[in-house]
Amino acid sequence: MATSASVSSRVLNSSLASRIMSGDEAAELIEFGTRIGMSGFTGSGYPKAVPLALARRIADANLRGQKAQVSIFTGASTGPELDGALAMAGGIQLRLPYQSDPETRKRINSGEMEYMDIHLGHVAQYVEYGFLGKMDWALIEVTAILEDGLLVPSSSVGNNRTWIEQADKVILEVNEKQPAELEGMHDIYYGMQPPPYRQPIPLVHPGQRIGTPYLNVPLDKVAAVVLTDSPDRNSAFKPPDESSKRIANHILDFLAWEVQKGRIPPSLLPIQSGVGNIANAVLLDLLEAPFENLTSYTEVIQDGMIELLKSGKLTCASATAFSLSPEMMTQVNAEMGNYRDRIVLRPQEITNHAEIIRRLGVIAMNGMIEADIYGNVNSTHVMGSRIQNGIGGSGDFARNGYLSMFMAPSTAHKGAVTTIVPMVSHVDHTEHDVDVVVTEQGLADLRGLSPRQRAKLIIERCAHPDYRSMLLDYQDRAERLSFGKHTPHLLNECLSWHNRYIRNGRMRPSED
Ligand code: 0RQ
Repeated sequence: MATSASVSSRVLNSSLASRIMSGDEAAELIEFGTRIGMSGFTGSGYPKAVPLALARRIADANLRGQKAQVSIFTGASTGPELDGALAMAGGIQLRLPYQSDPETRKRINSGEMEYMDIHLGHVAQYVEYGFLGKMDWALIEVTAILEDGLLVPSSSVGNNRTWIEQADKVILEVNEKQPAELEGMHDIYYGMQPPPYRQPIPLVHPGQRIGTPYLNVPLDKVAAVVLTDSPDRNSAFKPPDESSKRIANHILDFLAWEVQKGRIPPSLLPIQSGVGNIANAVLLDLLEAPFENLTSYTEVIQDGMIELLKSGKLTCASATAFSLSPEMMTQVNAEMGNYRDRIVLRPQEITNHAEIIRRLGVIAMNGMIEADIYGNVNSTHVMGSRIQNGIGGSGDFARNGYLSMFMAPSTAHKGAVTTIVPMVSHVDHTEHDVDVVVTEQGLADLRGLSPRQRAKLIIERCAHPDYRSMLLDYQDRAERLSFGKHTPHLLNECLSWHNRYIRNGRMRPSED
């Protein structure tokens, strides 16, 4: 909730303190039709008062017959006060780069809202190069403003450095709910020059700090400071189900095998773990695994990551945001100071940077919607056309990691859908970027295999038994009848399973 208090122990710069106003007053400053770069990453550190006030203004204007909209760029997904409220008001013209809000998803899929799905590691430079147009506003949640005007970032960093630098004007929300002990946890790198002047990023260990703990803002850009006192709103993780536990076990057995082969050290390589319940289950399973002194170079710190830090198994975690269940957030917020030397929060252009991911040899583990028998992966679209969330950072890590694993239960919608299909209905990660596919049925290590060998292994190891014979039959006929025999396909049939689901609600033919 916005307050109009004129003093705050969190706003120590007197010039900026004189610009404190309510969320409604600040929202009045924003013109319709503008592009706004907002803070926020997986439900953390997003502005909470001004987006709500802006949504109310937009809803009023639309009732009066005006077409009031703005374009919203963020770090990644946010919370109901931002995406939810603005989508509900019909207020978003263009949204990027990653979202997971049900109302936003509905509007994108009904064609009412434009959505651009960009690799999270590319957003900053796309904006800096001007590909996405001029940024009008930056609306950034911070923990505090220091006497000299430096900003203590909040529970996420995302693209905040870029938004502040690129926008004409800045609105700061100072959220007193964010623990003051966040100060010192961030590492904001200001050394990135555009090509041809770009130098190597001097980061060689996940826990290393290469920048400063503060965000800089030119004081004359700041049009308003709004005080808030609201928690981040993240959803709880489901307790790991049987399928997630089996997926986690397959992954841990595989990593143990990699260690035994001497390809990775017993402390593994830095771990990246994607969003969702399965990813969290893998992290929780690592608690019982025989690996010590783990490190993590990832985007989000989930509950499982905190458990690993608490146990001492994980020595440090680098990310751009927290993504904690409400219970875990309460616990972590109460003892934030204890994590400051083991957690580093960085801009997403650094957490997701190809150079660093490749240098560190990250082990990438991400969820998928479906994989095909050749190892192409769809992370984003249900039945080829309906966006679920977005590619997020999965592409940054899959393309550049040491190992790229994709995981999902072998069926969805109570068995009506197989997640191992002849051809994916949308491609996010090509067969060239996917090393390992895992379902609760098993794990397929695709490295060093030709397409036909991959197909055999994926069907045998990962497909659900209810679909295995259908897939084998498809592969067998494709091998005999395909135009080419390198990546055999029957073009009139390879997407018919999806089509059947859209028509009949199941991928199996109705005579089965
Ligand atoms: O639908 O919500 O209506 O029940 O898709 O699926 O099984 O809950 O899986 O939460 O692990 O998400 C790929 C979406 C998986 C996620 C994805 C339906 C299913 C359900 C969600 P309901 P689950 P998860 C770094 C990494 C891309 C971004 C990424 C994701 C809903 O992992 O967004 O990796 N990844 N970022 O029923 C039809 C199928 C289906 C299907 C699932 N084959 N056909 N429906 N569903 N598979 C972090 C960031 O980048 C921020």
